[in-house]
Amino acid sequence: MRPKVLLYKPLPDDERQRLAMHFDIMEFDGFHRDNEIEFLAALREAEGIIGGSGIKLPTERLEQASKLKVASTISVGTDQYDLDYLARRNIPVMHTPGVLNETTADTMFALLMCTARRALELSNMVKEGRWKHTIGPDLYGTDVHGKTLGIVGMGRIGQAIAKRAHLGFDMKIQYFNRTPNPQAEKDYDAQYLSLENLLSSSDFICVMTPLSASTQGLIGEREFALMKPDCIFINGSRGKVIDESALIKALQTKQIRAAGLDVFQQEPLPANSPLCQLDNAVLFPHIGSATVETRRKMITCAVDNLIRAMSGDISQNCANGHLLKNSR
Ligand code: 8YV
Repeated sequence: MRPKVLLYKPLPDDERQRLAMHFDIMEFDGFHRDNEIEFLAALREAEGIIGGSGIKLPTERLEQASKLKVASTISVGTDQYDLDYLARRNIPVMHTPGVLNETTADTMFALLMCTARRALELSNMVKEGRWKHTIGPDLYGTDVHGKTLGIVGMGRIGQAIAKRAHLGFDMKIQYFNRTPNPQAEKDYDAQYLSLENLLSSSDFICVMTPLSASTQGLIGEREFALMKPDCIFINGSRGKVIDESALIKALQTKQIRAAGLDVFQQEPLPANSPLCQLDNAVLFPHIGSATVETRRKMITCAVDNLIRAMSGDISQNCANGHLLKNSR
């Protein structure tokens, strides 16, 4: 009998067929109130699961998945899973690092440019017929080139951001990370600082660290208070890495200049969020990796990961390999 796999995100036909060559697929479009009973019945039968990070499968649901051997996610982030819990059950969590670095770095630069040059605010002014005079100082933006960029989380995506900033915009790069990154220091002249020093001396701050117990709430009221009054704050990691209420307060009181956000504490962001009222906030709907090319690469990678891991090979792209009892 072929292993059963629960697929809960629509895939392009060829990738779906690739899965079907190896597994019996139980297919769902997301997990929601309307498919809950069938979905949970399939979860109880599944030896493998594959879906995206936007669809949460909490631990109390996974407890019912008694036959589960592998979880594969079409994302680099794995915070939707309790990695320790799955490791205790010896279940590898496979993810898609690498293929989305450049695209996500592009998105972070789009946020940075839009906030610095007030692009969306001014575009709305033009579209709404409010462009009556030559733009004056009250609507000027601020330069990006030559400024200081502080990167919180110098992983693969952090380095792709540093590359753009250093080579294309002549920015000075400083970073905070769990451990120093000698490669980034060599390639982009990046300087390792304490979080406090980075916050108080950067013109732009870009948060790109994964969400974990140690990064949840990393940037809150105290940290916003350390930033320069002209600072532009960018978050492309996860909403929970920052205290969103503290950020809203910092933007409302102009304690910092502006923020560009791709991620939020609650997604989709509720329309009544105070963020939606702020001219100095540029909000993207979690599109870091959302290009045709990159999403396709992520899907191919996640399908490969599942096929390999189901046959016992977790040598590449396993997010909780270090926690597993028996390396396979
Ligand atoms: C997408 C992401 O939101 O890879 C991640 O961790 O946040 C994004 O690329 C997404 O997970 C696609 O399923």
